[in-house]
Amino acid sequence: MEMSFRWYGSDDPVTLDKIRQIPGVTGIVSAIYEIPAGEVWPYEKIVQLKETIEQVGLHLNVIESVPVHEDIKLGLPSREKWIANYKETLRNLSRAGIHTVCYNFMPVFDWTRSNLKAPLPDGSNSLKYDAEKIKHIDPLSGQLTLPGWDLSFQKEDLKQVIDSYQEVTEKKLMENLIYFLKEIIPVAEEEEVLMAIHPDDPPWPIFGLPRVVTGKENIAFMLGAVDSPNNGITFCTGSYGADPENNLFDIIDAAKGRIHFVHARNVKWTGEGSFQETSHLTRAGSIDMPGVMKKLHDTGFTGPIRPDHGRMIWGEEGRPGYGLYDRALGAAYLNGILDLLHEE
Ligand code: DNO
Repeated sequence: MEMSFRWYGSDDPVTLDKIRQIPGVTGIVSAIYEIPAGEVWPYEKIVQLKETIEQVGLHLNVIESVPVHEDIKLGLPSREKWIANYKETLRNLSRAGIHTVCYNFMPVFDWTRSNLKAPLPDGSNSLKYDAEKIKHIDPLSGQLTLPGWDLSFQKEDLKQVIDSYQEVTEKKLMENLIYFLKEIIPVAEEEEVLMAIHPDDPPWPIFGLPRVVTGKENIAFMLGAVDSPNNGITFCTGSYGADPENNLFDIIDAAKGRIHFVHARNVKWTGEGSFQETSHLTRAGSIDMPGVMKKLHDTGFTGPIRPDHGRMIWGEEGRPGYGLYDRALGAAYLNGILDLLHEE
């Protein structure tokens, strides 16, 4: 597996110079953040990003994410234009030598939490999801805005998009996903790009919006519906693992050979539909981290892996979930597990 690290570009306080000092990290996971969802990523900009990373001796191994335009998720006639753009972006990425693309199919909102700085007993803080609190949040009120969300929507537009989903059942959303995949996977095959869909985080519907990348059955369905090795998943331990009903080992089996990227982090279940992120250490949370890593190893996964969110520790202030210190500790922990696995 290739130990990798997410970098948010030149505005990221966690610089490439710092990242390259984390033992064993060679891959950088990044994106071009200023391009609005749906627009084509110009080849020159991709090359520029790639070269910036290579200048410090690291390499860009995964794009996370190429966002999917809302019209595609809604299945509107205008999706054709956005799908054509998406294909163009995949071609440009491939031409620049990038062959793994992470994306998600979550309506309107990306990852969601109720608290971005929830205290942990050791004095650090982390991201938390409390079902009761989320129930009482109106996403239109502006009370809650999260770093992963597309904030380009004006309030009226946001309301309109949310309203448009009233017609979209889970079944319909899945159909729209399959439609999208049938269009883009042949291009991904031609261009040798591995598509890795990220699970919904958390893996259940929120704010009355449907979600479909939630667990084993749905993944098996979407992988079967477009049965190509290029149609794969991002196996995110923390997203799938937030639901105690999800058996991570079964999911790995169901997606065997089709896991193209791994996000590794731990969560602790704190009550019905609620959880808090912890350090990566297995005993800190509810996920059997070495077990999962062993299972990935045994099923032949050799692709990119990154420590996912970390806590804020040692007084660090930063992008929620994406500080330097705890993610670096996570990488070291995961590398320890991998070293042992490779010795077996
Ligand atoms: C959160 C991330 C997600 C992820 C996207 C992938 O920290 O795991 O925002 O990047 O959902 O498209």
